[in-house]
Amino acid sequence: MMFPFGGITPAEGAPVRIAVIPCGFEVSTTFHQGTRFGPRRLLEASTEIELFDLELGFSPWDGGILTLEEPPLMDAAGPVIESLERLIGDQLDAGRFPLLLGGEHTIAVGGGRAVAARFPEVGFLQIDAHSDYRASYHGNPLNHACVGRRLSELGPVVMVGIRSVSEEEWRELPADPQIALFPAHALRTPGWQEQVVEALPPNVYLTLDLDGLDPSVVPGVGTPEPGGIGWNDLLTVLHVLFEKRQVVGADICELRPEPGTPRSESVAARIAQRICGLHLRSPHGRWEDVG
Ligand SMILES: [Mn+2]
Repeated sequence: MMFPFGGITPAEGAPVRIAVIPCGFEVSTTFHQGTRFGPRRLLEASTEIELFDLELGFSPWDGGILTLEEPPLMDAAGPVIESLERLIGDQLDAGRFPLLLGGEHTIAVGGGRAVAARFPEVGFLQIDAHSDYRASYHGNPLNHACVGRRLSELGPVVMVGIRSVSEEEWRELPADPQIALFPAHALRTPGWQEQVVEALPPNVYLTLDLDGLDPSVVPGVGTPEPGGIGWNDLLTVLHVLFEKRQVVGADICELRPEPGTPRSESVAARIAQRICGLHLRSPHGRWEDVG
C-alpha cells in the first residue's frame, strides 16, 4: 500500500478530477536501476510538501485528486502497457485527468495509446535528455529507448531538452515529419517555451522523463545527462502549455531515488503538484471554484 499523493484521499462521494497512477515498472533500464521505487518515494515525499501552491493560490487537492493502486507489474512491457492503456482509458472516460508516475519511461506508451484512442488531433510533448527514437533496442520495440518512436506512431511528437542521441537517430529525426526537435542547445534562446507549445496540436499528452531536467535539479534518474532544463524554465513551459493547449494527460517517469536524500522525489512531487494545479485551473479542469 502506497501513500496517496499529498497524503490526501477525497471524501466519499466528493468529485475526483485527477487520477494519480503509480507504476514502478522497470525492466529495460540500462544503466542505474531503481526507478521501480520512484512512485513509492515520490508519494512518500508528497506527504511532506506544503499542499497550498502559493503561485497558483490554491491547493490542487481541493479539486479532487485520487491515487489509484499500482497495477500488477509483469516482467514484460507489453502486458503492463496494455493494462495501463485500459486503466488510463477508464479514467479518461470518467472525465478525469490521468497523471502516471514511473517507473521506466516505457509506460508512457500506455498513456499515449489511451489518449490517442480518445482525442482527435493529439500530440506529445516529450521532455527528455534522450530522443528514445530507436525502432527497437536489444530486439525489443517496447524498450525505454524506443518511447519517442512509439509515440510518433500515434501522433506528432515535440521533443525538448534532447542532448543524447545515437548518430543514427540524429540522422533520422529531421526526416520524420512527426517529430519537432528542440535539442538542449537550442534552449539558450529566451522564449523557446512559446515556440515549443506552438509546435503542438490542440490536444497534448505530456511525457516528462525527469532526465530532461538538469541533474542539478533532479540528480536521481537512471541516466543523468548534464546541460538539461532548469527549474524555472520547466515551470514556464508547463504554464504556457496549459494556457495554450488542452492537456489531456501526463506522466512523470524515470525517478530513481538516491540513497540518503529525498531531494529528487521532493522535486518530482512538486512538479506533480504543479501539473495538477495547472490542469485544475485550465478550462479542461472543469473546476468552477478556480478556472
Ligand atoms: Mn531519458
